[in-house]
Amino acid sequence: MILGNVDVVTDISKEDFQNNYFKKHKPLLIKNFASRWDAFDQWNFDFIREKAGGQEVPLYDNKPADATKSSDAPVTHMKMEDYIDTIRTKPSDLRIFFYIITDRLPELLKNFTYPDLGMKFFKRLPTLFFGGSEAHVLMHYDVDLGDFLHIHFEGKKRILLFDQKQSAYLYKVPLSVHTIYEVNYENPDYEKFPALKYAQGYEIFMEHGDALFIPGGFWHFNRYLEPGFSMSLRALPNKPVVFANMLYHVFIMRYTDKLLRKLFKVKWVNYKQKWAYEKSSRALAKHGG
Ligand SMILES: O=C(O)CCC(=O)C(=O)O
Ligand SMILES: [Fe+2]
Repeated sequence: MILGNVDVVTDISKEDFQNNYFKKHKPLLIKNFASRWDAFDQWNFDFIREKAGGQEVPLYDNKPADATKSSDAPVTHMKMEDYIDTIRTKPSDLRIFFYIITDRLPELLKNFTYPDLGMKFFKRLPTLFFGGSEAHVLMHYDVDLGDFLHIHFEGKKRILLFDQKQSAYLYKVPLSVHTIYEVNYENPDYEKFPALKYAQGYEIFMEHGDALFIPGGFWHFNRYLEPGFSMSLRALPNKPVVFANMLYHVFIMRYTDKLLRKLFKVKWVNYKQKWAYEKSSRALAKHGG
């Protein structure tokens, strides 16, 4: 893999952001972004524990969801306070995925502001993600294809980003938003997955308060290096082509995949993997590999 750095700023004007990052679909790291909020000192585990400690939360771990099942059932449930105590005191791969602030902790809405960067934020869906020091989120891109700001709190996090043109080098599985699960992007096995050598992307390290602009449709692999949590602020696609592609992803691709999975079960899953591998081999062949 060929990993570069993203541009890093501490502040940016709307014009600069629009012209050099947003319109060009180029990721950007804004250091210390959240420190501009009046309530920045409340963005920590203690605050969440105090306000939402009694809530039961669904938890996931590092294992991929069972591809032959249609629902992504959580591995367990815990009270938020027990979950936070667990990840703070011992190594854990337990994660909270897509905790919708508007529904579950609306009080948090007054503790941040949306930046004026010319992004049309979808204010119904600010979401939180949590992870222990062993947690990672498998390579995927988001079906809604929207641009988003990913703001991180507490311990460090490492993120790998790739644009859609890299899909074949990453071993994308057809009719899905993920890649072959056996591919390890942290310790690539080039013998088994040779196309990976040509995958070109970005490596980003995030610290407390940093914000990462992730352009719509970008692949992301997120690794919690220490216990932490993040908030994603999404914008819906505003270009007709991207919007149409989003409708395809949400309404057609997912159901076609579900139906084929129902009909053919593990056969379909294996067929997709083979197909993914062959597509990547063809991409590799272009490099004479
Ligand atoms: O970092 C995480 O836990 C997942 C975040 C993510 O995939 C997203 O915001 O789209
Ligand atoms: Fe995501």
